[in-house]
Amino acid sequence: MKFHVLTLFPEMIRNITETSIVGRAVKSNLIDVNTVNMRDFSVNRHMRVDDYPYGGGAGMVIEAEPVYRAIMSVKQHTDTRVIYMTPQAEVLNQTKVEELALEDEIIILCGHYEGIDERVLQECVTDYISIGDYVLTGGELGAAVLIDAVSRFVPGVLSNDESSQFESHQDNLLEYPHYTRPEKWHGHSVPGVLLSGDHRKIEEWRLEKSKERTLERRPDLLKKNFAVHSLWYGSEGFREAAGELTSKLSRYGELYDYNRRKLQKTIKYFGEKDLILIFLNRETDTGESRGEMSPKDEKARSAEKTSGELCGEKPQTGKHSEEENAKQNEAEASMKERFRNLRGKNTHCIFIYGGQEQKQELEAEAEVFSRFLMKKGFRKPEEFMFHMDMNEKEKNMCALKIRSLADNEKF
Ligand code: 4H6
Repeated sequence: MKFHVLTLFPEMIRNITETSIVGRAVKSNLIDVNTVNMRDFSVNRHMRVDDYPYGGGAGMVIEAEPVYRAIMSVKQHTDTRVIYMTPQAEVLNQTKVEELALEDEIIILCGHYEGIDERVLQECVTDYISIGDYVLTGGELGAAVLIDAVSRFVPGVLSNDESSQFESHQDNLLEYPHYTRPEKWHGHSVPGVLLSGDHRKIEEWRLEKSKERTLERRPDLLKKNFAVHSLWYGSEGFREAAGELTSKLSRYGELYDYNRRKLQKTIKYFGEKDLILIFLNRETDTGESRGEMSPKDEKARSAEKTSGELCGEKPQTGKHSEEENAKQNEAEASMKERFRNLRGKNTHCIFIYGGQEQKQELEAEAEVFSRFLMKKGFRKPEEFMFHMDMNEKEKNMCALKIRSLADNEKF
């Protein structure tokens, strides 16, 4: 990953990016930090890049032209993101950091004095980012913060010991407290549950502590925290996809196998703090579970499931043939039957399709199913695509889009 930093104080950026983990990553060529001194692009014979503000007032403003030339000197692709570090922007968060980590190259623009002439910003800047609600003398510390946070997601930058499988801000919950030896220190013991060896109990305790701590220290984050529930049915391929997407969204997400009649018969209540993912497909439900299916059932099933698999083919039948209509009605009925015991209360839900073709194929059923869910107290479902044939980047992008919906409460 390559960062171009446009600044009037390149030394500030170098000092930070030449040391520590970021420094190590630069040395091993995992990341590249290219600092550009905008003064080199001055259009003035005194090498000045600033001038008095139109309309009067204190301070100086950086001229548009040197900034424009500096950007153009490093910008090789029309779609490279140009980020302006400014206190007048949305505050950086973990979702945004991970989203930026998917880019190959970014340009970071650091302002100084009173800022930069608005016209070059309008023409070139794609993202405005603040690192917090306070004022600094320049954007350089912000750029350094951004480079550090983004670099952590570049493969190889963190060693196994340094990287955590789950990010503490992934769920918009603060991290639970950590303890190491000795067991007793200054008269304080390590919480007993951590010594119990009962992993389920430990996970429960950690989630509880995370929630307690978030409520106490960052109650604003709790609004953005959702308990993720993934409902899947059909073949094992869907379980795999559901498992993978769920773990990208939450450390505490849960999977529900809706092939199971027992689960279908139980009334499930979800609230406003739940997020339900439903992995849609067109496999009709026959046995209690796949393991218990008779060979005859299996045959019938595979005959009718041509369109249901994650990366399946389009159905052979004509679009509005009677056969197709009958199939559609049957599929709608089976979807409703399978999920008839779901209850929501303003609950957010998302339909996940196995691909573009699946999405088109299931369009009509999904529409009916969506109205059915809304009657049961769910909000209108959002739609996303996720399947095992997507590459890691595409999968992460899908998870990040869902996370950013939750972060911005823009469901
Ligand atoms: C752009 C516009 C970022 C950049 C104005 C930058 C805080 C953050 C700056 C300014 C920054 C942040 C110049 C305004 C000095 C105040 C540089 N401050 N300023 N929170 N300062 O990310 O005067």
